[in-house]
Amino acid sequence: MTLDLFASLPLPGPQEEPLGPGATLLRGFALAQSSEVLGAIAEVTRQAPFRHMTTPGGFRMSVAMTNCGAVGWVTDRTGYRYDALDPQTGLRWPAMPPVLAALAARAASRGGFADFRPDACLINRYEPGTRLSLHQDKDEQDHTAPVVSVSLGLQAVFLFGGPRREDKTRPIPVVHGDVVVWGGVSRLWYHGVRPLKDGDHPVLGRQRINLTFRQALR
Ligand code: MD3
Ligand code: FE
Repeated sequence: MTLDLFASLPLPGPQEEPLGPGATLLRGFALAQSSEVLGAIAEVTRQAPFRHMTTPGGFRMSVAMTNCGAVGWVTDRTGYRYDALDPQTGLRWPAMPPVLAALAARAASRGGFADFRPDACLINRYEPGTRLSLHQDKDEQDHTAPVVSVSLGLQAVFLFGGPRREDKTRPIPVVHGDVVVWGGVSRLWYHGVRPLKDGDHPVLGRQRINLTFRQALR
């Protein structure tokens, strides 16, 4: 019998990098299931295609978005909100594919958040040049649940700031299959994505897809 001296130590493995209070980068965590994940995204986007939403200020977002789950995040001239209906089709958002919900729950658990049951998954598509400006995710009712993000396709650089917009940001490069759990204090910190650098990903070509799982409703 071999004694496992590390069995009871919740230390991060070599692929696990603490980013801040409650935030953990899980390198390659989604890789083993990437084809099932991509299949699930294809099924969702067949029913709820990617679209460029409009901000309350009247700007077209450069990120194309869609959702799956009980509710989806939407923005239009009237504001930001979670809505059970896709405004483009008038139908409910596609249900969250079980493979996606399970991946998010496993990642959250690795990041220290047991029993994560996301009810919303925002799917963002970036093309070369697309960026996401610094913002907080605060449209959810339950801020005690983490946000779990899954990166697919072209590499990107997250900007991870602090509790105030003026706080210095740290660049965090993420590649295909990386997963980040953003919980605890970090849950409400400012973050964004640098303009996507052009490239040709072997699986996804000239794009990046990011999934963010949230518990939006109490
Ligand atoms: C840090 N998406 O959809 S995920 C978003 O890559 C969003 O598409 C980006 O920000 C993307 O709202 C970044 C990384 C992320 C998500 C949530 C966070 C970072 C976070 C919440 C708190 C702190
Ligand atoms: Fe965000």
